[in-house]
Amino acid sequence: MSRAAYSLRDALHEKAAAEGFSNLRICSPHAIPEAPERLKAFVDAGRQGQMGWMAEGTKWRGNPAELWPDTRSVIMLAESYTPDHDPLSILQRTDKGAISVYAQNRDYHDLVKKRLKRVGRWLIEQAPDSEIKVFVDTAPVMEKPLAEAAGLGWQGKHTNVVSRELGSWFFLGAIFTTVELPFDSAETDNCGSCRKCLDSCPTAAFPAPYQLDARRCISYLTIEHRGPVDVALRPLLGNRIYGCDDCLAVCPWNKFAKAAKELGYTARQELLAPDLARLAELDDTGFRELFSKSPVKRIGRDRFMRNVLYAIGNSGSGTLLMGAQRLCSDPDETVEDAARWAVHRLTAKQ
Ligand code: B12
Ligand code: SF4
Ligand code: SF4
Repeated sequence: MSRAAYSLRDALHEKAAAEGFSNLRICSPHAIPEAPERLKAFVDAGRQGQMGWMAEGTKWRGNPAELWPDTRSVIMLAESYTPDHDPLSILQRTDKGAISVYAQNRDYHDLVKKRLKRVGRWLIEQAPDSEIKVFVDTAPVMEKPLAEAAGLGWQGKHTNVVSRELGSWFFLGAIFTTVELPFDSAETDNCGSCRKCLDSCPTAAFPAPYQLDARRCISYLTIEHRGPVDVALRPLLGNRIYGCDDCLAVCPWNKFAKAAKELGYTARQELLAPDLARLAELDDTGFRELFSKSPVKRIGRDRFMRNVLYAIGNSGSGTLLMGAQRLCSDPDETVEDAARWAVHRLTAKQ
């Protein structure tokens, strides 16, 4: 590798830090040979649930070299979104809705992508005939194994990437480039005998350490799953109405977490502990206004209302009964079903 490549790598680190990224590491596009097989095992077991796209093109999805054969280096970036509050304390306040930390303000997809593009454009300026592709949470790229191979962190037993410098609270972004850059070494597993994340999961979504069955994960159930949620799982959702942070929040490595630099991740006051009663009154326009620029908007009013009604059913609070009764005649079948379930649970408890 030439001296110029090392200088470019160092300048790239400076540029990424100046843009607000918390860390950057580089790996080869051939660095994750075991990923396609593991992805196939996940899909063969049906663990993707309704995320049908995960079962498509598993060969090239697990292999950056197949996805874009011109890739010479994969640049993996981390962006911290560490909360400045305890994200688990809301779970005791059953008349409030718990929205996952990452969704309490701006959508990270927009913010990370903008930054990735700026770093990518800068790289092209330094290496004029080069090309780049940027990815954040993009279907065909397995960002976690790539981040581990590049040395950003390791895939913890909860399957997310944990870092000795950043804990569990960071997003991943990737820049594939035709520029040859020096590669970093993969990070090793530092979970040891810890199993806090596995034991904290409310729905027992980990069939084994390092493996997740998305069909049981509250993040999947509240965000990705369409239609009614399995009746046996509804009580386990508690008051979580969008995503779940439990396995991330208990990780001991969070003591090294860095404060989020992006102000867009600081929780909006009205999304920290919203009243379930008020949320149950939202119509489509009200929903869109409240969640403008937030990732929550993506699931639409009906799926969100379904989640709110499960939380109402789990609240044990008779004062929320009227809101649920009103939604028993909602035009959306899933909302109607969730409302009837909530009414049944609240009245059966009284
Ligand atoms: C689909 C998806 C989901 C699904 C499925 C999650 C999953 N674990 O697969 C659902 C909706 C449940 C989900 C939830 C969340 N997600 Co998500 N999700 C994704 C997405 C789009 C693809 C992940 C994927 O490919 N899964 C397929 C499985 C097969 O891959 P895998 O999880 O890497 O599985 C590996 C292990 O099982 C391992 N393995 C198997 N056996 C063994 C054995 C041993 C010994 C070892 C070491 C490893 C091992 O091999 C597999 C392949 O590497 C990525 C973005 C992306 N494009 O990568 C974001 C992403 C993973 N999600 C992210 C986040 C933040 C979340 C949530 C925290 C959001 C929330 N608060 O609600 C939760 C966390 C839940 C959890 N514990 O995983 C971040 C994670 C950032 C990080 N630091 O790791 C990502 C990277 C998005 C981003 N760009 O920042 N997510
Ligand atoms: S996000 Fe919640 S439900 Fe999903 S695996 Fe983690 S603790 Fe379990
Ligand atoms: S909680 Fe423990 S087992 Fe889970 S990822 Fe963190 S260190 Fe690993």
